[in-house]
Amino acid sequence: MKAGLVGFAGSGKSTVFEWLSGEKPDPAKVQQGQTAMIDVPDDRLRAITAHYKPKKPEPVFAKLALLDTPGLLTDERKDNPRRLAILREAGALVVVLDGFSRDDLAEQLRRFREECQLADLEIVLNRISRVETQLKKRARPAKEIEADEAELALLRRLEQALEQGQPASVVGLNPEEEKTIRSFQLLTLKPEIVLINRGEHNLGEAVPTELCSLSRIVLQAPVKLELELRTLPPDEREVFMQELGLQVLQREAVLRGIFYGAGRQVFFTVGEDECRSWAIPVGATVVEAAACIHTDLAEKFVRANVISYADFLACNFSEKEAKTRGLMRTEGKTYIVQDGDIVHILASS
Ligand SMILES: Nc1nc2c(ncn2[C@@H]2O[C@H](COP(=O)(O)OP(=O)(O)O)[C@@H](O)[C@H]2O)c(=O)[nH]1
Ligand SMILES: [Mg+2]
Repeated sequence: MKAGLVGFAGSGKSTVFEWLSGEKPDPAKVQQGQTAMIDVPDDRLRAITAHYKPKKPEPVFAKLALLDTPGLLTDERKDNPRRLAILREAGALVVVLDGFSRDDLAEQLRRFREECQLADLEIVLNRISRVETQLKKRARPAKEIEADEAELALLRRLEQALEQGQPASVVGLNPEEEKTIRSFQLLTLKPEIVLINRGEHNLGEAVPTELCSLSRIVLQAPVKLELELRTLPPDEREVFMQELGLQVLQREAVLRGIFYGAGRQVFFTVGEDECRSWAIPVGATVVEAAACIHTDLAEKFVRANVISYADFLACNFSEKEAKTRGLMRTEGKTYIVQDGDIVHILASS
């Protein structure tokens, strides 16, 4: 799953990309988009690893794929659907708002959404005309006609929502309908995370209430400042941070905000070799979790031993104590993994 950085040109997407990934944006890759794989740090896994002291001393963190994109234009708007097309395969959108040189944050978000709605509408209208042409053809199996008619009705509902300036998500799709339109990869169906790129002069400003009411997840950070702070030696950085009144750096919190905002979560595996976190979608079963370790583990799945992070912590990370206190559960195929579960899969050989 990829999260795509989006917003208007100049809002600081490439600065965010470098800040989060440590990779310099490559100007040659601007138009097709540039991807980086980023560790999603987790203090829980750090604590587990410190206790287990595995052969690999550093925890192995789950990764987030982040995509930098060229960004939208405010004048040449005709090119925006093409620019947005890069994001179709992304599983979530991180809307970067310019909070360092502007104070119209809610307006920036509204304008960005409008561009997404227009791009989605274009796709829906194209599909409508194609299905209509198909329906005019004669001598087709009744089943195909029925399917086309159902799709057309669904497309009309989407058209109506988008025409009214609403995201496709308001239509409320059932699983069958969701499947029908999945390949269109509509932008306004994707989870949205808002990130305010603050300047050094307005670091501590509260998120405007209007923006909070517009979006479910709003993060903010002084992106460029933190990027610059990183280049300083640790002691100088401390002094500088104190002068600025900065308690902590926001990078890790923002990474986690994006990861969880995109509907992801983690489970942990522990052992003598390594301690590791794995990314799975919220709602995944333990067999799906097993599959991300190895397909064999999923195919030959027998059962799993599971303990929640909170219970494990309460047992001082002792598996023995967890067992005697009855906190280590045995779960079958249908178990829905919870964030922070420590999972041990048992498979047949
Ligand atoms: N003063 C200031 N400038 C910033 C900040 N963030 C980004 N910029 C500058 O804004 C310009 C555009 O940033 P960039 O990351 O390339 O934006 P993009 O077009 O969204 O990728 C660059 O010159 C950045 O150095 C910030 O927090 N403060
Ligand atoms: Mg850029």
